[in-house]
Amino acid sequence: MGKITSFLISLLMIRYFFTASLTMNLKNLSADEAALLEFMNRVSDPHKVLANNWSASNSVCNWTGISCDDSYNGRVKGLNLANMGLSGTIPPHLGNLSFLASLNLTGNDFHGNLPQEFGRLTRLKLIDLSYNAFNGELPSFLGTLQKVKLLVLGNNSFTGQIPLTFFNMSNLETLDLSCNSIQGSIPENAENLQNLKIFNVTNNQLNGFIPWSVFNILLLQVVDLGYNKLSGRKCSSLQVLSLSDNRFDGLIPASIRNLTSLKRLVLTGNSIQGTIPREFGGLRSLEYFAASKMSLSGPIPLSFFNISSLQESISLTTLYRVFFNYKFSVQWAYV
Ligand SMILES: *[C@@H]1O[C@H](CO)[C@@H](O)[C@H](O)[C@H]1NC(C)=O
Ligand SMILES: *[C@@H]1O[C@H](CO)[C@@H](O)[C@H](O)[C@H]1NC(C)=O
Ligand SMILES: *[C@@H]1O[C@H](CO)[C@@H](O)[C@H](O)[C@H]1NC(C)=O
Ligand SMILES: *[C@@H]1O[C@H](CO)[C@@H](O)[C@H](O)[C@H]1NC(C)=O
Ligand SMILES: *[C@@H]1O[C@H](CO)[C@@H](O)[C@H](O)[C@H]1NC(C)=O
Ligand SMILES: *[C@@H]1O[C@H](CO)[C@@H](O)[C@H](O)[C@H]1NC(C)=O
Ligand SMILES: *[C@@H]1O[C@H](CO)[C@@H](O)[C@H](O)[C@H]1NC(C)=O
Ligand SMILES: *[C@@H]1O[C@H](CO)[C@@H](O)[C@H](O)[C@H]1NC(C)=O
Ligand SMILES: *[C@@H]1O[C@H](CO)[C@@H](O)[C@H](O)[C@H]1NC(C)=O
Ligand SMILES: CC(=O)N[C@H]1CO[C@H](CO)[C@@H](O)[C@@H]1O
Repeated sequence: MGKITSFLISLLMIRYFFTASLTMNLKNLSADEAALLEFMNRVSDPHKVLANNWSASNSVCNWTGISCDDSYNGRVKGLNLANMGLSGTIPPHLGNLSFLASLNLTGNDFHGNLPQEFGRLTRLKLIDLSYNAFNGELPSFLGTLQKVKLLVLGNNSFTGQIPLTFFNMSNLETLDLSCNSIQGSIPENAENLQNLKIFNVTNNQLNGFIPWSVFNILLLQVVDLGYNKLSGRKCSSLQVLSLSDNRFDGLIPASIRNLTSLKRLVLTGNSIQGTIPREFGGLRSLEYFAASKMSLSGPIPLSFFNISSLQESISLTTLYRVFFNYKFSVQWAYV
C-alpha cells in the first residue's frame, strides 16, 4: 500500500515537473514568438513572405525560415531569411531569441547597425549578414560571442576598424569582411585566432603591415587581402594566397618554398621585383599563378617548369597572362 502510494506520488510529481517544464518551455517559446512577431511588424516585407506565413495559428517552429531545437527544449535555434527582399533596421527584439544558434539574413536590404541586444545571443555559432546595406562601425560586441564559427559580414557598408575583440574569437573559422569600407590596420598584438581557416578582407581600405603572427598559419586555407593598401613580410602553408593590387614590394622570398600546399598564388598588381627564385619549385601543389602588372624580370628558373601540377594547366595563353609585363632577360634563352 505504502509502496503504491509513494509510486503514485512519484508519478504525480513526475507529471507535475513535466507539465511545469513543458509550460515553462511553451512560455519561453511564446517569448520567441513575441520576439519574431515584433521583428515581422518592424521590418519591411514587400513580398509578404513573413506576413503570409508567420501566423499565430501555426507553431513558431513551422514558420518559414525558423528551425527549433528538437532534442533539447524546442526553442527557436535557427533564423534563416536569406534572399527574401526584407529591409529596414534590425529591431532589438531579436536579442530575446536566447537559444538562437544560427542567424542568416544574407541577400536582403537591411541597413543601420545591429542592436546592442545582439550581444546577449551567446549561443550563436553562425552569423551571415552579407549582401545587405548594413552601415556604421563593425560592432565590437560580436567579438564577445565566443561560440561563433562563421562570421560573414561581406558586401555591406561597414566602416571603422576591425574591433580588437574579433581577434579574440577562439572558435572562429571563417571571417569574411570583404567589400566594406573598413579602415585601419590588423593589430600586431591581437591574440591568436586559433581556428581561423578563411580570412577574407578583400575590397576594403586596410593599410599597414600584415602581422602573420596573428594567425595560426597552419590552419589557414584562404587569405584574401586583395584591393587594400596592405604590405606584408612573410607567410606560410596556405591553399590560396591572393595579394592582388596591394603594396607588397621587394623580392619574392626564398621562404616561399615552404608553401607546399599552395594551389593559387595571385601577386598581380604589386611592386614585387627581381627574379622568380629557384625555391619557387617548392610550390609543388601550385595550379594557378598570376603575376602580371608587376616588375618581375630575369630568367625563369627551371624549377618553375618542374611543378607538375602547374604543367598540367599551363598553356601559351596562360604563360602570356602570367608573365604579362615580365621583363625577360637574355637568360630566357637558356630555359
Ligand atoms: C524560461 O524563462 C524563464 C523566465 O523568462 C527563465 O527563468 C528560464 O530560465 C527559461 N527557461 C528556459 C529553459 O529557457
Ligand atoms: C507542423 O506542420 C506539420 C505539417 O505541416 C504538422 O504535422 C505538425 O503538427 C506541425 N507542428 C506544429 C507544432 O504545429
Ligand atoms: C509557410 O511556408 C512553408 C514553407 O516555407 C509551408 O510549408 C507552409 O505551409 C507555409 N504556411 C502557411 C500558413 O502559409
Ligand atoms: C524583448 O526585447 C525587448 C527589447 O529588447 C524588450 O523590451 C521586451 O521586454 C522583451 N520581451 C520579452 C517577452 O522578453
Ligand atoms: C546563408 O544562406 C544562404 C542561402 O540559403 C546560403 O547560400 C549561405 O551559405 C548561408 N550562409 C552560411 C554562412 O552558411
Ligand atoms: C579576450 O578574451 C579574454 C577572455 O575571454 C578577455 O579577458 C579579454 O578582455 C578579451 N580581449 C579583447 C580584446 O576582447
Ligand atoms: C573573398 O570575397 C570576395 C567577395 O565576397 C570573393 O569574390 C572572393 O572570391 C573571396 N576570396 C576568396 C579567396 O575566397
Ligand atoms: C622551411 O621549412 C623548414 C622545415 O620544413 C624549416 O627548417 C625552414 O626554416 C623553413 N624556411 C623558411 C625560410 O621559413
Ligand atoms: C625537378 O624535379 C625532380 C624530381 O622532383 C628533381 O629531382 C629535380 O632536381 C627538379 N629539377 C629542378 C630544376 O628543380
Ligand atoms: C557595398 C557593396 O559592395 N555592394 C555590392 C554588393 O553586391 C551587389 C551585387 O551582388 C553590388 O551591386 C553592390 O555594389
